Amino acid sequence: MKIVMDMDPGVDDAIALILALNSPELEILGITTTYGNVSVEKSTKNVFRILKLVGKTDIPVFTGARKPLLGTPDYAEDIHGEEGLGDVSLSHPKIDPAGNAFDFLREVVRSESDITIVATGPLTNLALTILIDEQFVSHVDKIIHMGGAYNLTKYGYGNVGPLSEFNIYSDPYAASIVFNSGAEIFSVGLDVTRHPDAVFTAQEIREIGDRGGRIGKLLPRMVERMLNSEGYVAIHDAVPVAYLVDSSILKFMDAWVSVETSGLEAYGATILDNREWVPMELRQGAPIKVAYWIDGSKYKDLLWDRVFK
Ligand SMILES: [Ca+2]
Repeated sequence: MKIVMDMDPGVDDAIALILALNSPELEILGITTTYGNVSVEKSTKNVFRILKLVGKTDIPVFTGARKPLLGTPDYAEDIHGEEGLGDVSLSHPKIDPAGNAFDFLREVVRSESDITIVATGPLTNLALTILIDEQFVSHVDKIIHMGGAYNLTKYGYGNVGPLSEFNIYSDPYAASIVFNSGAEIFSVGLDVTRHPDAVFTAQEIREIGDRGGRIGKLLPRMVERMLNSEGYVAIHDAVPVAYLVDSSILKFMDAWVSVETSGLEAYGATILDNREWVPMELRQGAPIKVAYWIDGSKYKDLLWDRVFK
């Protein structure tokens, strides 16, 4: 499967990228970066650091958005560390982007067919590309992204506000544009990425640090802030990548979703219209697919085999 990754590394983006790099089922045509967990300068630098760590420096990297469509970025350096990869120090490779994200996205979907876009940060790059290129979506096979909190499981509540997940909250206007673009959208929200079956306990993180390989040994320091703040470690962004490797890891349902772009407590909320008495064609929001179930142990086994071991 040919993929383009759009990301803001970010500890869990880093794990997602390493999983994709180590998965022969996936061919990464390019990586586009965005502001999000950290500034776009830092997230771009982190992509180069990870590519160097894994020894795959031939994949082109393209710099994307610095800011959301409206407002200013609200970084998550308290969770991801000042540099974005927790508190590990990786070497500083040459930062040499091959161009900008928007030109690359427009060109790559025309030069290759059946491209899946995997987005694990705010959706600003995709929204801007959709706004400037009417044909873009018709050239894309599907977009799978990590984001949203859909109240489909008891874990589907927000992580920024009571209803708002970080990637959507960062740019709800962009999310709304992408969801309503007509592309086939697979949304992987906190309902599944935070499910207890799919997260790592403090003891499991220690074991990975003790028994793991080169990257497994880095993990405890990468995730220390997450563990201290939440008491467990959810590697949210690797879940959509794992699904592309093994489609039995997630189950999706057809859903109608709107993104709240006003209000205070609900700003950035993903609202799923699940009213069964309302006919499908009259439900509110964009028709997308939303993940409601995860095989957590299969997911964690995949991470162990391909990233931590
Ligand atoms: Ca991310």
